[in-house]
Amino acid sequence: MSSHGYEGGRLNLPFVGIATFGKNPYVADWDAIDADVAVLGAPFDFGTQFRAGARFGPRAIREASTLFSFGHGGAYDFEDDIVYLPAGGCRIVDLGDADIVHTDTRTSHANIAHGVRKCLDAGALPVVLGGDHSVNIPCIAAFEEDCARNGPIHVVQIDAHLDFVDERHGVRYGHGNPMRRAAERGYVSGLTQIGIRNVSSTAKEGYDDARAMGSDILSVRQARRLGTAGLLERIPAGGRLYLTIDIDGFDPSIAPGTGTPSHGGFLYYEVLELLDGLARRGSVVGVDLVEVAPDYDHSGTTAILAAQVLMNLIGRILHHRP
Ligand SMILES: [Mn+2]
Repeated sequence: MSSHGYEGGRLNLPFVGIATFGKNPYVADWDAIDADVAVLGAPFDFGTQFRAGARFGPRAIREASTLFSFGHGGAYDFEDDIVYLPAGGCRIVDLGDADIVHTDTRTSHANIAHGVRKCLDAGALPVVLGGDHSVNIPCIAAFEEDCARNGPIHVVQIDAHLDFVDERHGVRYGHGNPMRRAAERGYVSGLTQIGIRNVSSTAKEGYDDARAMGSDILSVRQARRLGTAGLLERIPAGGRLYLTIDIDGFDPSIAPGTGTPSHGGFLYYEVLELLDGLARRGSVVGVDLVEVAPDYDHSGTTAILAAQVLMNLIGRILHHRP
């Protein structure tokens, strides 16, 4: 059942039916992906250092995404005068979730990477629903062959935390490590880390290392002073962009449902305008949205924010694609 329709004479309101992402078709056979966008759940949260629960993020985001599945022929934005996600004009599928093996980070991460590779092999944009931020590690790992063929990627991270810890007590694949692991990849040409604030697991040397390894680090207040246009100018134009969105980059007043909330975060339009600009500035080749933890999301507003951001981002990526 597609998101667009009255097929079969059904009204198919958002609260009716099976909660795939945007009520788009579920594709169980990962060797038969025929789509522009493939959504993959990564319900893994063993990488957390504070409150766990992001393993239920994919389900919460899928459920919330049904709110944006009204079958009115696409998503008309009157300000932009654009119909995003036009009926018949974009193919989005939901692959379900990567298999997670409790206590086994390496196997679980390998299973996530496998799913992302299947998306890339099929020519579909991977959109991964976390899970904690460690799931970005297998997502970036999965781009190795793709980058050998098509060139490097620049990573844009929206997050309260730098996530640039190298190793502590032997831990290298937790949710405080992913941007360090990304920066180590030869095919990651650089990182822009936006929204960074407050204390986190990354100590001062992590910030020094990040800058030495090619990161541009911006706090919420610095990003606001630059404005969207100034921010975009600092990101390479015309290149391949990978976007990793930690929901805690947003302010906890609008995104309380996360493991490590940090006050002083972004509001919706600050991020949407940046994402819209990125979709125009470069070629977005991969997306993950992480750290939605529904147990702390008593009104469901965090999951709705995540779904709304993703729906609007996907619509803009497809619309601005050359
Ligand atoms: Mn993070």
